[in-house]
Amino acid sequence: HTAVYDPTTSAGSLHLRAIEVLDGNWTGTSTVPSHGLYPHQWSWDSAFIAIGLRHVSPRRAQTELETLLDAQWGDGRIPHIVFNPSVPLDAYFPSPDFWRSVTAGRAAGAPRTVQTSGIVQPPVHALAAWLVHRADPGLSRARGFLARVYPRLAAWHRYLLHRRDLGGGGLVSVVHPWEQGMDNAPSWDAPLARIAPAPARSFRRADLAHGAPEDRPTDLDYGRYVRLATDYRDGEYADGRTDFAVEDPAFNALLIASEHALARIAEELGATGTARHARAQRLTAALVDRLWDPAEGLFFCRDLRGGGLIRERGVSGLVPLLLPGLSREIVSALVGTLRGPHFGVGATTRLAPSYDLLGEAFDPHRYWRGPAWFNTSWLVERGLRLHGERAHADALRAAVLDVADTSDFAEYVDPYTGEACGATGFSWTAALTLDLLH
Ligand code: 9YW
Repeated sequence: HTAVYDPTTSAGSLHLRAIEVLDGNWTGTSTVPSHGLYPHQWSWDSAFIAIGLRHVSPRRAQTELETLLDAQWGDGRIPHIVFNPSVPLDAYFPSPDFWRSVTAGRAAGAPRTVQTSGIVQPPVHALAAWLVHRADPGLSRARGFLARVYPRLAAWHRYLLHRRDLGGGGLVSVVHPWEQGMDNAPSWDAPLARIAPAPARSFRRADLAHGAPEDRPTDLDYGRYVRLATDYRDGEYADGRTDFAVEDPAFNALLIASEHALARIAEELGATGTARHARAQRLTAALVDRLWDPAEGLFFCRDLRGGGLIRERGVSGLVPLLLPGLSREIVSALVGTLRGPHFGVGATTRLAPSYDLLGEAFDPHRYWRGPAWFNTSWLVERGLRLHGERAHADALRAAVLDVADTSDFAEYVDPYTGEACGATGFSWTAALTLDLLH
């Protein structure tokens, strides 16, 4: 994994342009996903950003994660947004005055000196910390990087495993679609339909100033997001009482991958990782037991309030491919589904679409209802490679690099054509491009 920069090749210039995107989005202590649309620090974005940044500045990659962890709550949760106090309140909705972390989050141990949201995002952080360490172990040891982040990451996993096992079967639940990171995925339609939307006049969306309305979630979606977040806040961010509780395959798979990474971090620090590896194996078994559908060859979400699996095919159901402990049978079935008519990778689509090409709700341009995102294709590429599917991994890698290049590091793209949607110069697209180039 040496950095090869050759200015005569297009890979060389792609490499340079990706670095420029990350430099442009760097604030001094962390990286914004994109200046216009998302002007603060986002939790899982920072983890993906650190994974790419480690190749060009391991020091900055460490700082990215440390800044996020500085905003961790006393109960262990890592908030999904850390607000930049110098950005005007109306630049992003919901803003700090909506979440009121310092007051409403007091019982849950929200920090007093920085304002955050009160919900979480997928736990990619331990995985990112481990990869960042490996990029420059000397610097990492000299700065005591892993020794400082390990207890925080352990507390984060403890929060998820102890406070968020709302179904009692070992898996973690999300209590808001924003927590899972795929905001308006069709999997949320059924559990959201039960939620009475907040009146449209009670809030003002800021996203429509930057994105095309037909590419973004609808006003009705937003009314429901606001209702759920308001209720959670008004309950002082206590867990267990929310009207929305869903076990999601990608969220849980990322926790498992991070638990394996935490085991390696423990070993690097001279402790034993055995118990953590064993826990990751138990979680993998629970994931298969509760969310795997052998007839469909896909993992589904489980709705704890409505009961049962939500049979919408989403890219989230392919993400567990990145787990080392899956049976060969499940791996082959997932690869078949990825390449089959519902996702079309290697056949009709360029990158993995966020949602079923044949699904009723499919829309190639509307956010998480069809477009392809780079983080999910990166996760699937990692999974293919881990399981020895080298030719498929190589093809997907080449497609990700090509589409990142031609779309100017778009936030998301039309899965068939690779046409850019949303913002360009998007940080995790640039970061994961760098990772695949190394
Ligand atoms: C929003 C920042 C975030 C991502 C999410 C994505 C979007 C925020 O942007 O959510 O306002 O819609 O869905 O995964 O972390 O990039």
